[in-house]
Amino acid sequence: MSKILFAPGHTACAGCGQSLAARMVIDASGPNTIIANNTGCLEVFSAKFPESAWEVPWIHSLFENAAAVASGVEAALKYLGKKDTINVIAQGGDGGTADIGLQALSGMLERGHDILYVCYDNEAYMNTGIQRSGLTPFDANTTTSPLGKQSSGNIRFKKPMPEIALAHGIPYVATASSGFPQDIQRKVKKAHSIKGPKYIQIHAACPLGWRHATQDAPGVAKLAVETGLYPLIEYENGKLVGVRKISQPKPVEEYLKAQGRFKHLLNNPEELKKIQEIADKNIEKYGLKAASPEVS
Ligand SMILES: Cc1ncc(C[n+]2csc(CCOP(=O)(O)OP(=O)(O)O)c2C)c(N)n1
Ligand SMILES: [Mg+2]
Repeated sequence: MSKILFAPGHTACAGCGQSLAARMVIDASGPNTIIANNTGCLEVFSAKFPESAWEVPWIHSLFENAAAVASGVEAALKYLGKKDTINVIAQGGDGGTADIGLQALSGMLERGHDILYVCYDNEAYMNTGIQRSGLTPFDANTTTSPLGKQSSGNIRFKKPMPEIALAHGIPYVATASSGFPQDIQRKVKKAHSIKGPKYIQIHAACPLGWRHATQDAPGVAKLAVETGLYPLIEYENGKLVGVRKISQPKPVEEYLKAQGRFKHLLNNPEELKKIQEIADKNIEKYGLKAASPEVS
């Protein structure tokens, strides 16, 4: 058996999709990997001083700068002539990526560093108590997008991070999901085989913030994909080269009703319609419907 690179015994919540996804990422990357990690749940639960779950070199600096730290690591490895044998990963949560760390990420992408950036998208600032981020979905109830007379949760739509990454002209951009672990590994391996900046955004179920039972984490993450709300897509050199097809998209209610953060929408046909429209647009835009029914 190959060496475990992300050891058990860390303090993630039961059912945490981010811990599962992180394990998939480092397993697929192998021992010759250096990681820079933004502040956030993953950094906190995996590296409580004096312990660490990481069996590879791993650096935590600030909430916003994993991409900048990784850029320095990559430049040093190039100078030493070692870059070709060592993978560099920068990783962080949705807040650390799409909000506070966007500048550092954009610089990393624009400068052409040979780095894989992984965003673990649990759709809010979970580590500090479920505040809304730029990747929180429309109508989600968070502590800073609460229900009220004027709104039924988050009033904004998810920031189109994959498109923003693509706009930098980088060679590889993909989305993945903690509901499809093998797909995460395939995409990470592919990303490392390509030179230059790569961006993978992984939808990561969060029982605490999404308010569902711990054992439902894989099923809830899968439903996001199967409804069309979180399309799994893959771009190489700016071209869409792969999508996970969904032969019969499930109604968005199936995904929403599984989670406390969307509970308030179930008797609200007007809001449900708006969310169904988001899924329908994705299905259309990425051609998610399989040409023929999938055989199981
Ligand atoms: C400059 C700065 N502002 C705020 C914080 C507090 N802080 C630490 S983690 C965090 C939220 C992280 O959210 P996200 O990046 O989505 O990761 P998650 O915890 O959800 O995995 C915040 C606000 C900080 N550490 N540094
Ligand atoms: Mg988050």
